[in-house]
Amino acid sequence: MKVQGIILSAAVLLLLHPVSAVKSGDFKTCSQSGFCRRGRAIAARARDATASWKSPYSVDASSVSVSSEEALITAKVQSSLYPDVDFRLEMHVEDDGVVRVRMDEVSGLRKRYDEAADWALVKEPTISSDIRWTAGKKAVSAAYGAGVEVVLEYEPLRVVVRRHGKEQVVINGRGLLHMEHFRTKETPVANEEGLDEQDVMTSLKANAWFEGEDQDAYWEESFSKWTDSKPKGPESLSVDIDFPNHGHVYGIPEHATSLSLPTTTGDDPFFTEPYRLYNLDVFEYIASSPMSLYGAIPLMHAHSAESTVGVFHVVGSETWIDVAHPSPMSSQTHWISESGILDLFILPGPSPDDVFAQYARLTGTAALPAHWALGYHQCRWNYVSSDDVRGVQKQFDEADMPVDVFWLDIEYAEEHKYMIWDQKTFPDPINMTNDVAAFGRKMVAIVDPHLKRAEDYPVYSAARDKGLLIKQSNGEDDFEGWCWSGSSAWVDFFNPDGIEFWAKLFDPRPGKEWSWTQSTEDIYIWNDMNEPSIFNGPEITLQKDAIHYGGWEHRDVHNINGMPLVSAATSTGLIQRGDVRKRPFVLTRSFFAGTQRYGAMWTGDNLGTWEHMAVGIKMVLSSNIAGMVFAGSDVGGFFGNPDAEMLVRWYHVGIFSPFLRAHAHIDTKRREPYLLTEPYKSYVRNILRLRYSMLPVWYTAFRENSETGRPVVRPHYAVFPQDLNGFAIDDQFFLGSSGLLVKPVTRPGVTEETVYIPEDEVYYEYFSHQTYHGSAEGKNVTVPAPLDRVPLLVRGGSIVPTRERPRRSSSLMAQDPFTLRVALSKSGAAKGELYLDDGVTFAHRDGALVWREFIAAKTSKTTTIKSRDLAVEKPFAADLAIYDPANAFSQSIKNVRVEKVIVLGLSGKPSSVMLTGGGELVWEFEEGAGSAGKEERASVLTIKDPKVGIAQDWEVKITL
Ligand code: NBV
Repeated sequence: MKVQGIILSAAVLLLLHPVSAVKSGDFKTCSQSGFCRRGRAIAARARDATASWKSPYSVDASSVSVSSEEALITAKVQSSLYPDVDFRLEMHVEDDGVVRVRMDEVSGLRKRYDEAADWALVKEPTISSDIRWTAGKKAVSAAYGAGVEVVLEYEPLRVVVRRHGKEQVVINGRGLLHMEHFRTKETPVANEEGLDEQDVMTSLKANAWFEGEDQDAYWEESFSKWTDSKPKGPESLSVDIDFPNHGHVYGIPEHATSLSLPTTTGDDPFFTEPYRLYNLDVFEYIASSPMSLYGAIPLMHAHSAESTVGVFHVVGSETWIDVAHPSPMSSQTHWISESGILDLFILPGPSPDDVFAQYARLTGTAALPAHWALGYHQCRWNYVSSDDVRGVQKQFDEADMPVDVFWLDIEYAEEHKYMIWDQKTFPDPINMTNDVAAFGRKMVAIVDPHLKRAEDYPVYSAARDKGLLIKQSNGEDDFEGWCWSGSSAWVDFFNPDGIEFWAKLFDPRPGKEWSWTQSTEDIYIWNDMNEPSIFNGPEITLQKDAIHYGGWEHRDVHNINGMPLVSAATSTGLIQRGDVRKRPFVLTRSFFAGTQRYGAMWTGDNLGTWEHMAVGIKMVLSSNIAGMVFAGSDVGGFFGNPDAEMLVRWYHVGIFSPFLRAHAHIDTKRREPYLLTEPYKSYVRNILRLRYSMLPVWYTAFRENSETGRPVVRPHYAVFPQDLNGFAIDDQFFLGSSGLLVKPVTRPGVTEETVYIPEDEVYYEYFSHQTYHGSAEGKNVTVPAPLDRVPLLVRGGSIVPTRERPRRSSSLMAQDPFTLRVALSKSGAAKGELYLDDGVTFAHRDGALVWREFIAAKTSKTTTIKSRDLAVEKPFAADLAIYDPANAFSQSIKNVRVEKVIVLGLSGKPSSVMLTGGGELVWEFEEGAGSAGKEERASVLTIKDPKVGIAQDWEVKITL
């Protein structure tokens, strides 16, 4: 690449980017960040003062007013530290019982940033009109729903949510609430209050019990070689949010940690810092650490056997969160944000599913992905030419390995000017894409947000001319920084015109303005580096005093930056670019609450180590419970050269992640799975085929998420909320509601693995049909786990639909028949679901879909298995007006059959297997094996070609 007359290769640029294991010195600790230091210091003073500590914040009882519809309460809040500064508190309860608490400074010197919710929320929530507030002398409260009570206490200010009298969430119970009001630098207190210098000093002293002796880093602040001008001065916000009756807290992704969040205030040497939410490009991140990573979702779940609750603090600025567990049954958290208002949603649960639904009503759910996007994605930095891409495709086909998508990293672009093909290496991009699309496959090309400042780069010059770029701290000049493209500029996606401009770029149809005419509708987009990553910026990102649309500082919006932004603008562009609207696919590295509506995420630059493989599972679970369900980590690890054993195991992890992509750093050896030697190559072929056979299960799980917010992959506490043993489990999980329980192996040399069964039910090993019996107290069982087999169990009581014909890509499976695996429960019953649509367009929103339920039921000697239309009973989506079972999609698959029904766990050999309304079917029966008390092999009835369509109603009767 050429920058200011110098040719820079990727290797030289790599030197500009930090190398070697994480350089912790590149990133701040809490004590290097003024507002975090101040926040933690308040907590330390409160701890030392113990009983004498009292929050200075109180509600002015005379100001409490309940709006005419009695739904919204407002009150004046004051702090005894600054009696002349007013705050306004607003509180309401929403239709589904969610409590929203907002607090802002009134008539301050400046306005605090209050737009984070506009980006995160899918729509303004509806305030319940059924709530009746009762205002007393000391508190105002409301009781509603199943035993919920919300109370705002006045002196000191405290918000408590109880259920059946038991505290669920307590805000400011420890008195750490502090909203630093705006002040002027010269005479911090005098200006506002008309006091002289002496008075100022006296006032500072008087407030020292709470704020400390000095004005610590109120203004200009330096880190390493950078100085943050901080023209607005201190404006941070600290609040304690406690869960006195919940021993586990989860969420606040993205961190490389266990799912149940470790204490950050105890003795663990790796967890001495608060969890940090500040989207950063952390090179070679540590596999167990509270350090920031690329994304931030300020949502936390607190869980006990009695209830689950959530708190969602919609703030876009840097935030640090301390977690403590004063007892095994309680959790305390302390949230410290650099700027913004207090905008807190309390999600009262009481079940995990309720919390998922409450959060989904606020921030939306993942749009149903294109079906092909659930297939296997093959990436590498970089496939170096169009012939290289063709060669890779050919080798996949020769090795008979399914793959859906080939990816292009930054080297396809001339001088890293994204969307401009390097003519030397990619002379025929449209032909190349068409060659890939000929097999029903797609391509994904990277489009990073840094724009090379080159006059001949139309994306940059147009954005500059239209005034759409992020500005320097003076608010006038365009910001300039360094990234892959050398000297670069960034579009300001907080500007609606920036979004519109960007969205239009993806149109392959020539128009008045420049757009990517050298692309096709088969190219989808990868937005990397959108934290944003800036090589010469503080902490490898944009300086906080840079200015966005509306005059807001980057400080206020940093964690939101990657969202409206690249994901929204890009996904809108992809939807609009053709004559028929098709579902977009955008992979983003940075994310915020609500990003799930637009795209998929991955866990960034992991290392090819067993530790990183293991933590990737936890990170995917954590983002799943926080709504960002389309998630995965780089299979094989981005850095390093995994050996064959590690790679095989990593493919197992990958096929059980919602997003399945192998990726590798430019310096690694090629490791496409066809390069493996035997037996590994065959292992990976079978692993990928297993994923493809289960695409119906994944797609059905995504449908469920899109409507209910339930995660696609589910940790134990979400499925068995009362089972204490499962609360800390994060290395095995359930795939949607399918009943599949998987525990990928993430250690070398393993031949068997312990799997925890949380209930008194029979589970069947997927491949051998071996049975494993759980118990009411929960039980560990040992399952074989040789390298070619992932520990995978089917929960008794489930019916799992699969498609078992090996194909080259998922779209070639559209007319393939189905297999139903009926895993009977102890009582001989089972249930399952299947959702299908065209997987490409939005026709499903007009009712072009098939949604079936399969039910197995037992009556003395007969087991019936039937298929019924679920869409008739439960309209797929609220906006689905008409559903016709004979819709165009269901017609298009009218010849798709059920080719096999496998029934596990019948108590004896059938005497007949009949299709109701048809005749006796062709079937085989294999007796179960084993003796009492020992794990056995289940009996297996295989019904061959029951001559029924997958989209049709039918019933099979099995008589013993
Ligand atoms: O575009 C190059 C890489 C990409 O392969 C990776 O997946 C991203 O996370 N990108 C980061 C830039 C620099 C990596 C050292």
